[in-house]
Amino acid sequence: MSRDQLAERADAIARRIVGSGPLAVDATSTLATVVAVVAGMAAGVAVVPVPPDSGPIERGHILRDSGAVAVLGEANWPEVKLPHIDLDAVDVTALDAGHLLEPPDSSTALIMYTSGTTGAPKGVVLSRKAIAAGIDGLADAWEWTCDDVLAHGLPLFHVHGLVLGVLGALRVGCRLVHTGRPTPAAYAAARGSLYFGVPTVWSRVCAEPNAARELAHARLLVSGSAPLPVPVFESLRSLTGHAPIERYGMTETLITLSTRARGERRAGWVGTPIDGVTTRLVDDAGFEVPHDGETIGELRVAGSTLFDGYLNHPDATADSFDDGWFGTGDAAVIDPDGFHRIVGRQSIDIIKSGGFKVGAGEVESALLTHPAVHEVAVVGLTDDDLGQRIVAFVVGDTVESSVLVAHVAGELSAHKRPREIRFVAELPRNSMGKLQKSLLR
Ligand code: MLC
Ligand code: AMP
Repeated sequence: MSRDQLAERADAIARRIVGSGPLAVDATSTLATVVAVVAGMAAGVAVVPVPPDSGPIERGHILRDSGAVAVLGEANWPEVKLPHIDLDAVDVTALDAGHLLEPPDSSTALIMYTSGTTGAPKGVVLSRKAIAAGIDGLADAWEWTCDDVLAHGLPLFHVHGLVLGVLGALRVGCRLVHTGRPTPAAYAAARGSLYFGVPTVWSRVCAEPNAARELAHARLLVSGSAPLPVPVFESLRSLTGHAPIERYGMTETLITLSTRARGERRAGWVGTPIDGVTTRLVDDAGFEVPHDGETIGELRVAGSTLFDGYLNHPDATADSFDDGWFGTGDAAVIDPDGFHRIVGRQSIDIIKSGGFKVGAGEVESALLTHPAVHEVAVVGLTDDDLGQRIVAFVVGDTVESSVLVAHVAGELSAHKRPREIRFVAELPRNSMGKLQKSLLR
């Protein structure tokens, strides 16, 4: 689809939805999703991307909590009673040619759902100006221009695939090749100059050296959303001739740290703040720790790329900030040159599997609704392919593991299913009766 065709279709839809409340989009990896999201942005209407594989419980929560008033485009959600807005029902040639007014910078562009340590996922409210600042900072860091061809196959319901991977290409004005799925063969065939992937994607690319070698012609290979293992960094460098760019971010903050197109790329390190962002590293009492490359603190960030808050959760929003600094919950070190390294999550209850963030509590709640499950503890165990894999320790009646995995799939997104169920006689607890998850790890 050309830029003009996209603009024309999005503009026609935008005229019909202008002034609407939030609109949900079944965020499949299709052009229809791109058209719907761009139409929402052109109209100044908040778009709520819904994971296509979310089960009815997760989907119901997202639709209710976001206050979505309709579904923009097709969605096969039998239980959902919201009206649908057909993307094709407009005769674009019949519309008057006047321009829509540019929505205010502060208006909400996207509401994206992200898991926390407890409870159901929260809606992260992202403004147009945060998205613009985030993309401009990355364009500067990566010398990303309209001459690039961006290639990736990441899902369009998270920041990585949608904000960087679609809106980034549109704002910079470069061509985008979405490969459907992020497989090594598809990446090899895409002939991009700039590639995005999560570490699992890069590790799978390295496992297919012939596909990896096809990426030698690219300008930059970029990794993010989870820690890139040092051996994968080294293997990418030897197979493609490119040391990957590593960048770090969160749904709430967009991308805040990155190495540079022209600058050092150090395995295991995510570089320095992008333009418009500042960082601090603090101890448990909130005091700054030295930037000596060794002392670990919690990473806090501030700047123009931050979200506006968690929808309907003013308390959680307030708790996540300290004096204007957003607490990432990630433990990090900073070296004397300002290079950052992420050393881990502070909470054992946040799992990153294949680059997807999963709250242990959400999976535990889903499992506890099965009658055979009496007690459960979910943890992320180290996994060569996925970074972490979801494992559930269950106390309960005898039942096939596959039954419990399918039960979770019936409620939540597919990637939230445990990869493994381990039946145990009891869960480890301390003398106060508190669960000791670290012993399970
Ligand atoms: C998975 N499968 C299971 C299962 N889990 N089957 C049974 N039981 C389970 N528990 C199935 C899958 O459905 C799939 O089936 C097959 O097993 C392989 O699954 P997989 O190993 O997960 O591979 P794949 O589906 O290829 O997914 C890997 C991946 C994916 C890397 C492509 O994890 C992915 O797209 N990750 C990107 C996440 C992302 O974009 N995060 C950004 C967050 S934003 P089948 O039949 O389908 O083959 C953010 C901010 C920032 O973090 O900094 O960017
Ligand atoms: P999400 O909420 O899905 O946006 O996930 C954000 C989390 O992903 C961060 O808090 C980090 O824990 C992790 N993350 C993202 N990028 C990186 C990276 N380059 N290295 C290590 N962890 C990362």
